Amino acid sequence: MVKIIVTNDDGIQAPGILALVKAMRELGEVDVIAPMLNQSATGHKKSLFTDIPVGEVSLADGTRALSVGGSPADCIALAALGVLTWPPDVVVSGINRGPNMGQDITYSGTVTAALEAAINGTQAVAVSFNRRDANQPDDYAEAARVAASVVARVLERKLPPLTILNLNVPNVERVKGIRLTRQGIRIYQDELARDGNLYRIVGPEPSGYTDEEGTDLWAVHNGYASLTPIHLDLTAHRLLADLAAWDITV
Ligand SMILES: [Mn+2]
Repeated sequence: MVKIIVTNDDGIQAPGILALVKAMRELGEVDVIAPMLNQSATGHKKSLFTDIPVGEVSLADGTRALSVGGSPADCIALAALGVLTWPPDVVVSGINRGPNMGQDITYSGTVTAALEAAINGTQAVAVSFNRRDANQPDDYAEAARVAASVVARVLERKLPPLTILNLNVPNVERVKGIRLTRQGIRIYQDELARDGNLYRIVGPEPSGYTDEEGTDLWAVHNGYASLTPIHLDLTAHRLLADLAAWDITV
């Protein structure tokens, strides 16, 4: 029996994780472990030197799940250390309410939960959904359908070590198809709001981006699901060669 662990960063009661659990159950046996609270944009946070509460809860459809008073990466670290049966065949994180493309992946708890799975030797897929309009009701059906197709293929073909897939699905009734993409470039337009000594970072949604064909941002903005392979080797390999010419001596 295929074993799948589902997590997210929007919190265990978010509608996206429920849609993902239902889709993954078509592929295998599903364990759910996710943050108690919304942990969006917490990055690859690992809670060391502190107690992490874990409790059992029910999702809206009655599914039993583990609720963790920590980050998305904590959920997967705990699972890998014995809180759940490890390793599963795949870890799937999402469906995030909002896209995770370009440099977003460094902020994203959805993506870093998947990276934590890769660090712990298991293949993983991060799934995010591009809400274009905050006033529109969220419908995760299409993102869940696309995620199921991608994860089914991952189970067949297997990802190499320390590598995950980052899937982003546009907010459309039916995607035009799927594009294999590279990470694009976002242009954040954050501004500073201030009230006395209280500061707040506020940015428009959606932010800008460099419109380059073949990138995640390009694909999603053109109605395609975007699938980007992400590697934990963050070395700037092209610079490594140039760096030799700098003649750094110590
Ligand atoms: Mn989120």
